[in-house]
Amino acid sequence: MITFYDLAAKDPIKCWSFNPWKVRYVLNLKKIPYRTIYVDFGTSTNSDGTPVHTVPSIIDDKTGEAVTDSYKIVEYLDKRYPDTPKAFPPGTEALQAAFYKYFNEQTWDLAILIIHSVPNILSKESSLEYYHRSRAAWFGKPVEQIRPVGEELEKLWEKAHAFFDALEGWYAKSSGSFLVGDTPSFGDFVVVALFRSMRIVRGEDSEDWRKLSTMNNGRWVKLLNDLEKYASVEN
Ligand SMILES: N[C@@H](CCC(=O)N[C@@H](CS)C(=O)NCC(=O)O)C(=O)O
Repeated sequence: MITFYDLAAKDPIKCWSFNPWKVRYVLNLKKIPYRTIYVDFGTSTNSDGTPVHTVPSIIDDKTGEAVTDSYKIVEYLDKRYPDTPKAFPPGTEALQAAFYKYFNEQTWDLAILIIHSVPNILSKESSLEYYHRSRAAWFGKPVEQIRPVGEELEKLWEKAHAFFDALEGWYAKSSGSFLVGDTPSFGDFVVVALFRSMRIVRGEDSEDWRKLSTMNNGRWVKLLNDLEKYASVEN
């Protein structure tokens, strides 16, 4: 059995953050038995007080191994469970790595859009306090002021549109509806994890979700729906 560490939120919200979503999708794709432990922010720090990135992490009872970082966890699962569907289909490993790096670089600004809304879904006072303190220190301003506004926000969306137009062009070259033909793979889960996180944290009625969900005529919501069978949070 695998123990999967995810971030806690107010009931009934489960799995809201995009890095854990990448791992959950892959665990479900592989049908590997796992159980989730939801942890609060700020529960683990280095001796100098800086945060340790602990989520997502897994502990695998079968091998005794503990792995942290979504990409490394997925590599581990492909290696240790070779008879399950591959998140990195053979021969695509290098391209998946390049895709992942580029996707993260291009969508980092979008990820920033959810930061001011995260306190609304955190359940514990200690988690909230840590979240406000750590994000204010990273960005050099209070959480409420991190979200870009005005021209900066417009530019952010222009950049996002240009990126997703390019992404749509790449997907159009695939022989199927996924990045690797008809086989769902890590790259697809990375894309939908961002959309899922945005929908949960900003809300379906938000302007951000309206913009994202209508991008490329709903191309990415279609991908999200196509991968819904791997989105169970029952474990
Ligand atoms: N590169 C890591 C990033 C992990 C990460 O940033 N995790 C966040 C939550 S999604 C975290 O644990 N933050 C702890 C903190 O802010 O103290 C991955 O892909 O898993």
